[in-house]
Amino acid sequence: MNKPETALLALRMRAWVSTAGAHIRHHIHDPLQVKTKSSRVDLVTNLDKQTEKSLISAIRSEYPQAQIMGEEGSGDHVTDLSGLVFFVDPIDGTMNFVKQKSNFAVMIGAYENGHPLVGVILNVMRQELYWGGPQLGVFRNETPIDHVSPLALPDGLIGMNAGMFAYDRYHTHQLFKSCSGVRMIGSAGIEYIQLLEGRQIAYMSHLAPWDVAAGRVMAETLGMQLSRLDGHPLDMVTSGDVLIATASTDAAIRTIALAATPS
Ligand code: 2AM
Ligand code: CA
Ligand code: CA
Ligand code: CA
Repeated sequence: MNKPETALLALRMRAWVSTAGAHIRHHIHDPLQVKTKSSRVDLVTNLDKQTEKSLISAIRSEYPQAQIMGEEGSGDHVTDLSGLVFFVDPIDGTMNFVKQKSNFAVMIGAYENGHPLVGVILNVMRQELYWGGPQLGVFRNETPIDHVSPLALPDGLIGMNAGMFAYDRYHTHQLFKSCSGVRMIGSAGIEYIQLLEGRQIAYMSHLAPWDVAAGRVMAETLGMQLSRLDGHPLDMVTSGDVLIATASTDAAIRTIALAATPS
């Protein structure tokens, strides 16, 4: 896609995500139908499903040839990344949405033949829309973001999945001692925003492609690094343990996270 086409795509994605966010805010105090998926703490609500359906129908009306991977099952079964592929997470941080009515996001990532094109993350309750891509730059609403945190590992905060920290996976307790502190927000999208804003130097979690996609486009555009910690290549089709880190901390974090455990 050339630059004008990509700019138009970004404009459309921003409009779809903004409309979804407005709809969620409008219904924020409505009674919710909450169901569990893989576990007691893996939730889906009627608004997750409804929002995904609306986003996917908006995408299909403008880009009928595209493949769409959505979390809640309304999309396609995507196995290869050829052509235009959209990754849709209608509500990222569903537990926060249910319990806190804040700290959740709507996210869409667009990729072309596996290459990052445009990412959009909306902090729904704060109405802050992060968007951009390699051809466009990265923005908060209309304001460009052009720098990332220059902090070294001892001086920065790391966002983590609570389970990864609780069970000390990837030496997260050692990482905790080596940085300025650990934070757990419960939404991959909101964690990505902390990185884009320079408030955290890294985020590590077990993530699915729709959790990774939108933020990856923007984080990489700003020079941050994404990698899998579980030894698999980053493929945007499977779930896995992912590290997103600033260029100045990626190597130091990986050295600690992947150090052999003495037996
Ligand atoms: P979700 O709310 O869209 O499911 C913290 O739970 C973060 O990890 C959220 O961004 C959440 O996205 C994501 N996540 C990924 N896999 C998950 C799972 N199996 N259960 C709960 N959250 C998951
Ligand atoms: Ca979910
Ligand atoms: Ca998610
Ligand atoms: Ca979700």
